Amino acid sequence: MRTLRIAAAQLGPIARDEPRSEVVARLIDLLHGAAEAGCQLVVFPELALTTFFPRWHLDDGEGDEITGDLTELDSYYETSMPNAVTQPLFDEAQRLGVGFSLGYAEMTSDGRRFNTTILVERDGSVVGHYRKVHIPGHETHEPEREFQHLERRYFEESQEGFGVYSAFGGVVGMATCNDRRWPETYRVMGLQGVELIMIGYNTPIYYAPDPGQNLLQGFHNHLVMQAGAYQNGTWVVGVAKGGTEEGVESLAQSAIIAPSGQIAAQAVTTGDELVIATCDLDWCKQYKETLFDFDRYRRPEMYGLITSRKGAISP
Ligand code: CDV
Repeated sequence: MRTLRIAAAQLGPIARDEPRSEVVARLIDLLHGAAEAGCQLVVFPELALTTFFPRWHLDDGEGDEITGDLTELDSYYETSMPNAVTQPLFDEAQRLGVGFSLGYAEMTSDGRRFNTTILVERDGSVVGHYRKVHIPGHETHEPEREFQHLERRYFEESQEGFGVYSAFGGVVGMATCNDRRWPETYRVMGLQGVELIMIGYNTPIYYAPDPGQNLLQGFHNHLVMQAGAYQNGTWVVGVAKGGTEEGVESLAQSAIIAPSGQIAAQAVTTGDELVIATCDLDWCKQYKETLFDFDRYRRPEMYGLITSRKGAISP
């Protein structure tokens, strides 16, 4: 058995005016709880240092370009990681010998904006970064909406794809929120032998393009992650920033999902909460070497359309 004790560190709401230092203190509290429970890895959500700012149109521009007074918008991005405010989290994790993944808004030195997750090993070394591939929402202000989902305005689509890393005694990878709804996310990592996928998310319950889906948010959340886990024989950790944040209710239901597709542990609140499971990475083999023996059973020559065609074209 190759066991890894993992905590999904669900967060409740982060207020618009909540200082980063207070958020980091909440993350450190969760880290302590996870260490006390014997965890070696803590998975924090998407954009875990700030409120989910894409719900607001924060610049003055009307078109695709971000223009005007960017004071508040720019304040949500990190220009380095770790930085002065997050260093205590990195230091404490290293002292405790606990690794973690952490989602944040990244501004690169050449001004590019990404929805990023950093993965840090138990010894404090940075394993790698993941920049969100599937960016949902819209590019321009849509005033008729109750709240915006301007991720497509505030973040660039990553061209780096879904890498995996040898870390934590296994093969691990990351994805972010909307990525979890796309089977390609899991498969690309599955084809690199992934054994654990960490996914942070912010999912408003109200889905403006089709409110009929609101009641199904919890079902869809688990449906996609359970399917991704089973079909690729991998553990999946899905961790939310849930609860009502600045008037917008977001899904919680963080979960740790086994390679069988079963939920091994699940959140029972919508606030700061640790969801913990002992994950045997060797369990993945039972699926990767039987029903989902890719090398034996896959037919990639039949799947060409998956990479050659973007949108559906009916006959
Ligand atoms: N942060 C996200 O990526 N949220 C999306 C939107 C569309 C709700 C999601 O897929 O959950």
